[in-house]
Amino acid sequence: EFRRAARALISVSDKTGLVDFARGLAALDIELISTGGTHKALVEAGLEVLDVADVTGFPELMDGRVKTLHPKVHGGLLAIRENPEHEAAMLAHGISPIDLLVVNLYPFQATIDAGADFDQCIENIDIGGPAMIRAASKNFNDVAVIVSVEDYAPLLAELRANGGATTLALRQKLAQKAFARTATYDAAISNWLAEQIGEDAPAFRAFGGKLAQTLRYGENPHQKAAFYVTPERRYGVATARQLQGKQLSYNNIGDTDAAFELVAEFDPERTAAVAIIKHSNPCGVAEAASIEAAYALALRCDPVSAFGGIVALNRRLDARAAAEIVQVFTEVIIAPEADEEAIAIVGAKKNLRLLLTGGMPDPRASGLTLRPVAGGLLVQGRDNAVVDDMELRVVTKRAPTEAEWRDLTFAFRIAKHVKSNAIVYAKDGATVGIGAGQMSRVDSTRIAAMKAADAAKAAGLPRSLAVGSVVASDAFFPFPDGVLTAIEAGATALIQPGGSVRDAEVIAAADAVGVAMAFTGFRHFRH
Ligand code: 93A
Repeated sequence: EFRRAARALISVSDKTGLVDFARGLAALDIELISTGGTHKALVEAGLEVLDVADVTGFPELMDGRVKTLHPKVHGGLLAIRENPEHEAAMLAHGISPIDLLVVNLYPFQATIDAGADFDQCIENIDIGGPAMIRAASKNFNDVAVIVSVEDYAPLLAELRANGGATTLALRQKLAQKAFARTATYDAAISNWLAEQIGEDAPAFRAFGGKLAQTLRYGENPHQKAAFYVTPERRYGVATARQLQGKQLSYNNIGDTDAAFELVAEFDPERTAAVAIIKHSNPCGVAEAASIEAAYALALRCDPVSAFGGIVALNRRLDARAAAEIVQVFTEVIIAPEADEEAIAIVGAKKNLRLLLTGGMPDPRASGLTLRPVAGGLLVQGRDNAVVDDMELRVVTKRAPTEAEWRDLTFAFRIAKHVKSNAIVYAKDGATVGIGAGQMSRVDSTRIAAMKAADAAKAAGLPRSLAVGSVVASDAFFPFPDGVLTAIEAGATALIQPGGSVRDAEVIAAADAVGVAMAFTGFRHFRH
């Protein structure tokens, strides 16, 4: 729907392009009104323009704090055209409609950036400008609003093309842009005020997060921290019920999340799964017929690291499993639910936290992950790729056996939750060696093999647990060396995304000794 612009109010701090733009408006027979400084600039350029003080009947008051905050201005912006009551109100109070609003705000951010003193910053908080912008935006059905210099030329073009009128689509788009402008403007003021009173900038609020609790400290005792909750994920550490134990720490929350998201990869209808997490990486994961059996296998992988770990389950915590878990010093247990008897067993350990989520999250769900970088925030979709949905391709002469296939998909499922470079050795539904967070893939492969040998020693077994295992890699092997290391340790099959320029060499290394290999076509980097 077209709206002819008959009257424009211009009030701008940044006067770039102002005179040419106003000339363009005047040439279209649009009457101009403006505030003090803007008025002065336009009059000096020889334009005919009304002073807002003559419209309101008030001079600018209090050093300009009150100049456009008046019903003659706001009534003119907010009145619904073709509404008899609004028309009558305008008539009764001598209010004329304002069809076009051009405002850019006091440069608050630039004032802080320039290192201005406190009082100067306060004076640069624009009140009348945002009030007018919001009024005009609300009334986009009748009013067009311009909040940045870059929109001058496109608006003039539109007005010229339509005989001084604007389209509804344009007015709505401009209103959306205008509300975004006032939102960032207010966020900058709030962040600055937070700094003034010694609080960290509440940047996460921009993502719809709600403060759930202030934490005692962050990753280290000298860092302040808080926990914000977003409505995005239904079952998880953020929404879990804590039955006992002291308040979770910053690191506990991160690790508990990592643990629970990992076991969420296992369908509780199909299998019982347990993950033990330390420093956001698993030190043991297993699936079995019962939670108790899965815990025993997960613990076997790296009993030394499991000390002080976090244990996550994909099924109800029962008494038998609880009795085993409390034997090892554990920080947190997280599970969808727990038996009364299990709760009582955990209750004997006063410091051990027990968290019940009420359900399992969907590993395929979409969502966002955020990672701060200096001066910014990286945002990406969560890694919701699941190995069961991938087209696995055998690339070696020998195809994996059925047992190997089961362990290959198990290991790749885990590799997704291990910091890159991630290498996971697995056998019979349990990890037997995990290499995490190394700068070279071959080092991760070596470390995981070493862990498999250590685990065998700890369990009093004669041979490394890597013997007869399979290996998953979160990203392709760039050279055959990692594959050779895994084979030397005793691996009989491998799974990896593929896609290296040296894939042929890597495959040949496996073929030479009858080792099977599958490509997933999907990478699971986790940095
Ligand atoms: O101090 S204010 O918050 N009070 C007002 O009533 C008001 N109306 C417009 N600031 C106000 N403005 C702002 O003045 C505009 O947003 C614009 O940034 C500036 C333009 O002033 P001048 O035309 O005097 O240079």
